[in-house]
Formats: sequence, structure tokens, C-alpha cells
Amino acid sequence: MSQTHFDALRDAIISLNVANATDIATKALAAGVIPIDLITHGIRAALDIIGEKFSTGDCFLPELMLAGRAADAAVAIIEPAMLASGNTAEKLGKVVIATVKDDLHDIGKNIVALMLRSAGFDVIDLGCDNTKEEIFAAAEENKADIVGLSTLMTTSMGEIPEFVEFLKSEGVRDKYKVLVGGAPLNPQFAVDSGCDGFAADASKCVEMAKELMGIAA
Ligand code: B12
Repeated sequence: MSQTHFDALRDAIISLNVANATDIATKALAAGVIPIDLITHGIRAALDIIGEKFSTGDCFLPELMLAGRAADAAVAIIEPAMLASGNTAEKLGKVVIATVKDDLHDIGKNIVALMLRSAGFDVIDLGCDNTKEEIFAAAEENKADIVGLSTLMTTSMGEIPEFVEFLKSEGVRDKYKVLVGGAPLNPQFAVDSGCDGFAADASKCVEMAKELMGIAA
């Protein structure tokens, strides 16, 4: 049953149809589809297909932008349902989250921020294209427990080990847990970069953030 909604949302985004994407997201929620499943199996599935088409030259930047817009519109519909289903009373810890320098991809990072908020974390979202100095300043200012870093581009991955090195040079490496994610990353990259954790999606990010805070699942 849910599969029909996932497929419809995926197809609306692939067809770059913002109105259909929001309409289908609204109807799916009304039919009782679980919000995060709609994001994973509808929105992320669609963007993976568009990304593949882009890399094979079967679609171009305008299509990428329109697909991103349709995905954002669907996430905006799903967001209140996710927050409503969450445990927002108890604060589990403070997370400063950011997409790294030179990277403008934020759809996945926004979903991660949303899931963390809905799980009960306080989240300060710095948006895209943040230097390590900006991220560090925000972590200090907000007394963060966890710094979440996102990147979707191989060309920006190097910002992550650089951030960890920067923490070391400031003598505060152990003050923060560094949790990373984004399509080109993997657990080994996180280990090699000196991070504390990697998560492949928003649900796993919540599990990992709880683990880093010493909270039992
Ligand atoms: C949509 C999109 C865009 C949109 C972004 C809109 C936006 N507001 O984000 C626009 C059109 C702006 C764009 C631009 C570009 N893009 Co683009 N884009 C994509 C696309 C199709 C989808 C990304 C996405 O949103 N996925 C859906 C979300 C839900 O998934 P996600 O981001 O992976 O996030 C999940 C997990 O990774 C994880 N996660 C994410 N962040 C974090 C953080 C933490 C802390 C944790 C724990 C977990 C976590 O949880 C998330 C939720 O489950 C990808 C292809 C792809 N399959 O990823 C290409 C892709 C990333 N883009 C690519 C490219 C090349 C570009 C451009 C350079 C194109 C150009 N010629 O200009 C520019 C770069 C601009 C820049 N400087 O950043 C390449 C990157 C290749 C590479 N070398 O790495 C990709 C892979 C396409 C491809 N196959 O070639 N893009």
C-alpha cells in the first residue's frame, strides 16, 4: 500500500512536478504512510535516479535544480508530521550541523536536522558552504555536544579531516563528537578522518547521535 505512495512521489519528483509532489506527499500522510519512509523511499529514491541520469548525461543542471525544488517542497509538507510524531519535550543534547565549504547540497542535511529535532535533540543548522572556522565558532558559541558535517561532493570531502585537525590545533578535539554523513562518505572515511561516527541516513544518524551521547537505544 505504502509502495504506491512511494512510487508516485518518486515519479512526481523525477518528472520535476512540484505541485504533484506536494499533493502526493499530502495524500500519503493522510493515508498513514510513515513520514521518514516517504522521505527515504520516495524523495531520496527519486534524487538518486536523477543523480544517476545527471552523471550519465541524460539530464542536466536545470533538471537537477528542479528535482531539488520538488524534493524540498515535499519535505516541507512532511516536516510538521515528523515533528509532531517526535519526542520534542526531552532534550537529548545539542547538535551544530552544517554542510561544508564549497558545497551547496542541503536536502539530506535538512532531513537529518529534522530527524534529530524530532528525536529530541536541540539542533543549530548553519546551512551550506561553511568554513571550518565558522563551524567551530558556532559549536563554541552554542556549547554543542555534537558537530554534524554533511557533504555530497568528493571535491569537498577533504573539509572533514581538515575540521578534525582544526579542532586538534585549537586543543579542543575531545570537547565535541564529530558525526559525518553524505553520499560519498563511508564508515572507513570517517575513521581515517578521525571522526567519531558516520551515518548513512537520517534514522541511523539519530541512533548514532544517541550512542555518542551515551543514551541507550
Ligand atoms: C539535488 C542535487 C543538487 C541540487 C542541490 C539542491 C539542494 N538544495 O541540496 C543542485 C542543483 C543545487 C546541485 C548542484 C550541484 N551538483 Co548536485 N546533486 C543533487 C542530487 C541529485 C541529489 C542530492 C540529494 O539531495 N539527495 C537526497 C538526500 C536525501 O540524500 P543525501 O543528501 O545523500 O542525504 C542522506 C544521507 O547522505 C545522510 N546525510 C546527509 N547529510 C548528513 C549529515 C550527517 C551529519 C549525517 C550523519 C548523515 C547525513 O542522511 C541523509 C538523509 O537520509 C545528487 C545525486 C545523489 N544521488 O546524491 C547530485 C550530486 C551530489 N551533485 C553533483 C554535482 C556534480 C553538482 C554540481 C557540481 C553540478 C554543476 N555542474 O554545477 C553542483 C554543485 C554545487 C555546489 N557547489 O554544491 C554530483 C557530485 C559528484 C561528486 N564529484 O561528488 C552528484 C553526485 C550527481 C552526480 N551523480 O554526478 N545538485
